[in-house]
Amino acid sequence: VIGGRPVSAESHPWVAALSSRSRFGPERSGQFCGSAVVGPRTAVTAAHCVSREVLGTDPSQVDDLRVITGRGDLTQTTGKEVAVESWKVNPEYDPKTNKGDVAVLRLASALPQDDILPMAQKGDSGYQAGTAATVYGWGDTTGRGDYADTLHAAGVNVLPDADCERAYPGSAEGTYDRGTMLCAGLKQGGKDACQGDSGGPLVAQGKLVGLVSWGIGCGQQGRPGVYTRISAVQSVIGAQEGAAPATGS
Ligand code: 4AZ
Repeated sequence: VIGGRPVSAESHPWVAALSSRSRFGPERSGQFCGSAVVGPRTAVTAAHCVSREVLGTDPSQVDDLRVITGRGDLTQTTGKEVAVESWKVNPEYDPKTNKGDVAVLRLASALPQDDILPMAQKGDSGYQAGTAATVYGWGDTTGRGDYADTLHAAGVNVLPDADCERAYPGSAEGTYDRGTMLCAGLKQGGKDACQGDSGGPLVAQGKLVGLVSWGIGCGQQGRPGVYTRISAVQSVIGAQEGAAPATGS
């Protein structure tokens, strides 16, 4: 997270680090992406986090995928570590355009209700341009590969879709699609998600509205962050057994 501040992981228990020590080493608890807990045995992350490109030639052979919650400092062993029993990549995910960038993680044991973040529904006011939102993660804090040991958060705004359509009309990184993606950042830049934050939560009005997905660079003016629009992939998430129904505010 660029332009953010350290926050307590204990008080944001639904923010999870996605970890595989076998693929990423023991440092920083093996964290390589973010995740959000949306049901007692369900977490979500970005599809591109669990792809072949990230996890290696046979992702199904990764047997130590875990979500870690409540661990403010990844060099410590505080908080909870829960094994990922299985995961399902959105069958509609298109790596060429980045559309539908979500995967559902089935946890081996249940987390308590307090650790669950409700998902925003289609039509929720949290999606309106100008709404204040917060992005969380243990990713790059400078754009130069300085990964955080401690959880960071940055306040951004949901931006008009037109801002991202203008920024990303079609590039090697992806094409902005207002139906399935959410545009967020600051007009002047400076606060944004970055490498290592992918799959982590964007929260508005106490609900999950987006997952860190892509963008060009981090925090640059005119290059907002692009998020997976949760309301557009809810059926994929809800189809997973054990997912909590989204609750009212
Ligand atoms: C990444 O590569 C990435 N500034 C994540 C988020 C953003 C850019 C890149 C948004 O994981």
